[in-house]
Amino acid sequence: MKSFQALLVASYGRHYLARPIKDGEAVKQGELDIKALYQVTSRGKQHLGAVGDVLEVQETGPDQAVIETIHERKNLLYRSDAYKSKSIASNVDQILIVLATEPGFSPDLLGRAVIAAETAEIIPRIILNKCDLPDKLPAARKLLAPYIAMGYPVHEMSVKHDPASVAALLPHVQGKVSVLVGQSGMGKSTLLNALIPNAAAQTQEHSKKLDSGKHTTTACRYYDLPQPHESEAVSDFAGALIDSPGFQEFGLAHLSESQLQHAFIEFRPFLGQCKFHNCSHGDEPGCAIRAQVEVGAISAQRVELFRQLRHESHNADAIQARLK
Ligand SMILES: Nc1nc2c(ncn2[C@@H]2O[C@H](COP(=O)(O)OP(=O)(O)OP(=O)(O)O)[C@@H](O)[C@H]2O)c(=O)[nH]1
Ligand SMILES: [Mg+2]
Ligand SMILES: [Zn+2]
Repeated sequence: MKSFQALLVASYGRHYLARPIKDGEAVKQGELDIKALYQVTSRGKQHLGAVGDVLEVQETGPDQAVIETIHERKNLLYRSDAYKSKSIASNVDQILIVLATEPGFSPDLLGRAVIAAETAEIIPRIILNKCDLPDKLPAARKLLAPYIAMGYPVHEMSVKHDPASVAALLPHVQGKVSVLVGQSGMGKSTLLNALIPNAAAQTQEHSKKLDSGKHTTTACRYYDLPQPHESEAVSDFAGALIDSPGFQEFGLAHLSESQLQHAFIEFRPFLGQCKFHNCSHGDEPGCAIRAQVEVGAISAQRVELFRQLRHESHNADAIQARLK
């Protein structure tokens, strides 16, 4: 049976699609006598894949293969609660957090996505979509102000009505693997279609390989960006976007207290300066972080988010200990 390297391009729960690659490069259809897309399964829990994984697979039938190994990941973006975790994507260069003026976005989810990016060492880039709807624009900008102050890039955009605002994002996605995350209805898929004109065709290729679209709601999918005109090409690799389903919750129960402390980048200069080393930045005396909140240098909302995530992480630890 043939073994070869493949890139995991779609994940539907535990069902995967992967396409053969050679030393990280796409293999043209027909080359190596292997088909363009394979249905890939995992032998067990130790081989749960994520979109973006580089795999060694073994062919088990026409269009079918099984994962033998998953190459070491540069990073892995995932969500979790006390009981289970869900991977979103791996080996990505940046996270595009897609928000909208309407329906209003959740600042809690935005905060969590940024923390997930920081702990996975992936650059977050914030997109505020639907800026053509002016009524809720000031409120949205107000929620983003702390993030702008911290130096996170924010792109105001109207994917539907302002092509120039989409074009301005192009140089930031070319040559990179970016994952789109956000709540339902923010415009992730609309943005994907604006940046990748044949995205619908790529989706169709995926669906053809699966028995119907029955897993589509949980799908994360990898799409190739079009190769730019030669004069504009920044590298041989055009880049890719990974679309993820909208979510309402972004659990980060797997993060340790120390990981959390460091993921809040505005806390970093003050770490170790609280009176208590395990300070929760609540009502302990001598808290260096709360002192920064008092002078308006750190946002109170971010400290609340820290406390909430710390609480969830401790809870998950307690539940795990009880299950053992
Ligand atoms: N007014 C306005 N509407 C937009 C814009 N971009 C997208 N929309 C609309 O917002 C709705 C949701 O867009 P989608 O791209 O499906 O949102 P999504 O984030 O992919 O949602 P899920 O797939 O459910 O996670 C659609 O009706 C779009 O037409 C925009 O720039 N302005
Ligand atoms: Mg979508
Ligand atoms: Zn403190």
